Order: sequence, then structure tokens, then C-alpha cells
Amino acid sequence: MVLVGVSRGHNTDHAGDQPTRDQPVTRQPVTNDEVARAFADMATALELLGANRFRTASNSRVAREIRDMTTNLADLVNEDPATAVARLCALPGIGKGSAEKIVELMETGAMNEHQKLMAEVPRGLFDVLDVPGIGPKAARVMWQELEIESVDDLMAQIDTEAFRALPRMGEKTIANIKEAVAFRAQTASRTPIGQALPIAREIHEALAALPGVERAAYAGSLRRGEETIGDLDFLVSSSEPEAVAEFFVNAEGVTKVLAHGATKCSVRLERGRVAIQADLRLVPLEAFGAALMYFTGSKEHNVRMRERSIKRGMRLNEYGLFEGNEERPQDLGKAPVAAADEEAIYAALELPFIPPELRQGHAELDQPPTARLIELNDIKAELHAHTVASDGSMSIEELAQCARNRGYHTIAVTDHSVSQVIANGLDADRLRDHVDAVRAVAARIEDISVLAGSEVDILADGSLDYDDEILALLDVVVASPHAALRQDPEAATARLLKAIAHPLVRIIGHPTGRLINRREGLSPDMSALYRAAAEHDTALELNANSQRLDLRDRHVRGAREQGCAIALDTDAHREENFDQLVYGVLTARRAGLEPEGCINTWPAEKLHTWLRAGR
Ligand code: DGT
Ligand code: CA
Ligand code: CA
Ligand code: ZN
Repeated sequence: MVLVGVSRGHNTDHAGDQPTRDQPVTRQPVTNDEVARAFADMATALELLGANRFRTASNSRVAREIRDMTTNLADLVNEDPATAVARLCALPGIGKGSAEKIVELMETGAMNEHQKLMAEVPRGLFDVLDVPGIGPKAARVMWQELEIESVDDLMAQIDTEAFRALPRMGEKTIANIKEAVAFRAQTASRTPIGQALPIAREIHEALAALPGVERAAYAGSLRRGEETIGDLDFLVSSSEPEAVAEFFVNAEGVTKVLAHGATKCSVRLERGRVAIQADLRLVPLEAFGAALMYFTGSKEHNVRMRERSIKRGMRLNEYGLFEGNEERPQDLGKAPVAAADEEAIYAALELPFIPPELRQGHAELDQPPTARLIELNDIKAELHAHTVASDGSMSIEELAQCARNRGYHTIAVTDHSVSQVIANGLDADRLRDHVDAVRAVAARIEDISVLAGSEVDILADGSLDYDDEILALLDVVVASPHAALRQDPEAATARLLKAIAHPLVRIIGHPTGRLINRREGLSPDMSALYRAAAEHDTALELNANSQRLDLRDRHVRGAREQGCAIALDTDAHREENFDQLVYGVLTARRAGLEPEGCINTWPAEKLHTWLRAGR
């Protein structure tokens, strides 16, 4: 597996558009982000070890240079490994030593020096360093003086005299550390769905392929499409259950077996950067539907379903739906009303099949869905995507090809605007040239519409990053907030309202700017945004990138209630980012979004007319 050398159990990654790698088991080219992370790790380890300042600083500098770089290092090395070192040295900020390490990482999947350094520092110390307010100096002193090697050690000692006696450790600092650790405990223990789903799918496929397996599924929060996952839940019916259990407790990445029984197994999994618990239940085929329903949850949905059963003189549990509110001795062994399939259980309770994403324990039983929810195949257009002109890795043609491969009728090229310096945003002159380049490609390609657009920054005061005359040249304007994301709610509301009302803006990209588990983002008055968006017929984006999922599920629901159009886009920077659409679709389904409410499902003509309207 690639990246054994550069992965840790947590994420100290900087904020950005790039999703973390989705396929930790197949060997894929090492990304720039991962190379940067390896150098950043080395800098941190050196600092914790109290190494020479210059060595530390040079590794941090290389990490920074690589993060800001637009050249794809894997491509550069693979082009001709023999001359890679020399060509890497030609890049800004890369010396010979670093170049050799980069090539080593690309070729072997690991960096020797990185691994050596990482072995010298306890892993848990990186978590201590991750606590906001604790810098490398402080972490080093805690480690050296008090043998603090993890956040648990830290919390065990934080109220001691010895801890208070550490240099610069005042009451205020201690209070801040406690608060920060408490916040982390709330968020960081849940795995983002973008990391959990690829692992679960792979395990699910492997389980389904085992001899004797009749049915296999994943359940729980993952099946409900929640944005973060506490643990993975698998269900299997098999004529050879022992073999299934045996396979599960020995699956790739299992670091600890927590339970290994005849009907339940529980393991701790570590895959790349992801550490997560996984449960397996072995259930009889006749009761698979009841078990699937029970373990899909949510707990609140289950409670409502049991109440409904009782009202109808039945009882529901993980084995089935049975006659009678209580289990009486004479009922033992009686066949259930329904158990093998979820559909039959819902039907027996006079309900339509409730899609797992809607099983939230809200109103889904009182007002079951009437329209079909949106599905992956409904999406026919991508309206937010980047090319090499800013921080993407595809050319305009490659982007168009990706969209065509997905069967789309429209792809919009929306590179970053001038303020996004780190993302190589385009100034007005470069944008004009870029529009010409997009139009030239569009003229050559007949079977798919390639639109010239921009992802223009919404500046802190709500003004846009280009003049109107420039924006008027474009086929589609996605306006997004990227900076000043700690604004107070009033300022954020005013900022976004101004962009929504702008006649040339058709879509507001990732409206809050939050990053799951990492950045809170803006907290505007969402109802005010929905009303304005509906009034100006500006679409609000559900950005499908699994680090973003912004709008959130409840926001999409609120927006639809006000009649807003929703744009569902992946914000693709690389080809594989198109696969992030699934996370957006799951989130949209949780919001009860029907295809018609999403502009990306509309036929080409309807969409293009809408994009042109009002400008
Ligand atoms: P998670 O893992 O925190 O992301 O969320 P879930 O929903 O996957 O929760 P989990 O793994 O604890 O349990 C899976 C499902 O099993 C849960 O959604 C509903 C069901 N379940 C588990 N424990 C209970 C319980 O005590 N009561 C009821 N009604 N259902 C339960
Ligand atoms: Ca779970
Ligand atoms: Ca569980
Ligand atoms: Zn973007």
C-alpha cells in the first residue's frame, strides 16, 4: 500500500479543495499534497526532537513550496524517472536532497528519512501538537519533562502541579487546552463519509463474494448517507457464518479484534490515514430485512417504527415484525408478519419504502415521500470545475472528456478568480484568454456543451472579484466565499445576500465554506439566503466534495421549502473528483431533494436558457 510511510491516524492537512484519497488500498500516484505532508511531518518531527532550526525550516519550506505548486510531481517523475531529480531541482524551492527524497517516495511509496524520524517520535505526540494552542516547543517540553506522549497523557496530567510548573503554562493556557481537547473529542472521532464509504464498499464486496454468502449489506449511518460516520456496520447471511467471521477479523487493516462471536464480530480497522471501528452481524436469511432495517437506524426512526407497530397490534425488532404487542409463550416459533425484506415490513405497516437517507426520525413516517428522490444517474451537467488554468490538473479538453464519459450534456469551466493567489486565480486578462480557449474547445466538440465560466470570489464585503463587464463575457458565474470565513453572522449574511442579488451570478458555490471536522465556515442567516435566492432565482450549490458537503442536508431541505433551485456540483480539480458526486447525491437525498429541484438534472436546453436568464 502506498503511503504507509506518510500517513498518520489523523489529519493535520491544510484546508483546501482537494479531497483526501479515496482508494487507500490500490496503489495510485502519490499526490503533491501527500509529498508536502511528508516534508511537513519531517519538519514537525525534527522540531519535537529539538533538532537544528535550519534543518526544520528547510523541510517546512519545501512542504510549502510543494503545496503552492501547480506542477504535478508524480507526472513529472513518471515522465522519465532517470532525469527526474535534475528536473525537480529546476522547480522553485527544491534542492537536490529534497528532489531525491521525492523520487524515492514516488518509486517506493515511502521515504526512508521520513520513516526514521517518525519512528523516533511517539505518534500520539503529533495529536498533542494538533491541539490548537500547543506549539512544538510546548509539546517537546511536555514530552521531555513529563513523558506526555498522547492527548490522554496530557489530560491525565493537566491538573497536576508538575504541569502547571511547566514554562509559560498559565491558567488561561490550561483552560484553552482543555476546551480545545473537548471540541476535538466531539468532532474528530467521527470519520468523514468520503473516507468511510470507499473502505466499506470494498469490505462489502469482499464479504458478498465469500462462498456461502446469500446476502450482504452495510447499514448504519453510512447507509443513511450521513456526512460523518461513527463506525461501520455490516450484515451478512451465509450458510458458512464461521468462515465469514474468520474473514472479517482477518481483513486487511484490522489492528485489533474487539469481539469474535458466532453472531457478532467487532474490529478496529486502520487504512492509510483512517482509523475506524467496524461491526459485523451474522443474521439468518429469513430475517435479513428486519436486521437491515434495525441496524440501518436511525435509532429515532426505529423508535417511531416500533411505536407504529404497537399501535397496529404488532411488535417490531431486529428479527421481524410479529403479531401481538407482547411475546406470549404460545407465540414462540410463530412466523413473523414480515422479516425477509424491508419493503414487506414497511408495507405491513402501511408505509411506502422509506429510503435509508430519510430515516432520520423526523417526519418521514407522518409525511412519507411522494416524489422519487434524486439519483446519481439524474445528473446531466457539471457546472463547477477547474482546469490547469487555476489549480486543477486537467486541460479544458480533458475536463470535457471526463464530462462526456459520464454522459453529461454540459460542462462548465469555472477556474478561480484573481484573489485566489494560492490557487493561481486568473486576472482579467488571463480570464479573457481562457474564455477564448474554452470557446475554441467548445467549437471543436459537438456532442457536449462546454461553457466558459468562472468561480469568482465573493469578497468579504460581498463584492465580486471581477468587474461586471468581465463577468458579462461568461456563460456561467459561480460565486463562492473562500477567504474571511470567520466573519460574524451579520457580515456573512450581508455578504452572501449581495452576491445572490447580483444579476450576473447564477450559482452560489459552497455557500458557507465549512470543511467537515476542520473548519466551521460562515454562519449566515440561512432563511434570509433562501428567500433571496428564490426571489432572484439564484441557485445555491450543494458542493459534493466530501470534505465540504456545503450546503448541508438540512440547508438543502430549507432551501427547497422556499423554492430555491439547487446546483449539485463536484468542484472537480482532478478526474477522480467526479466520483465525489455520490456524496452530494446522498446528502441531497437526506434533504428529500427530487430531481426537478436540481438544475444539473435538467435537459440541456432548459438549463442553458436558465443560465442565460436575467443577464
Ligand atoms: P454512528 O455509527 O454513530 O455513525 O451511527 P449509527 O446510526 O450507525 O449507530 P450505531 O453504529 O451505534 O448503530 C447502528 C444502528 O443500530 C443504529 O442506527 C440503530 C441501531 N441501534 C443500535 N443500538 C440501538 C438501540 O439501542 N436502540 C435502537 N432502537 N436502535 C439501535
Ligand atoms: Ca455505525
Ligand atoms: Ca455500530
Ligand atoms: Zn471550485
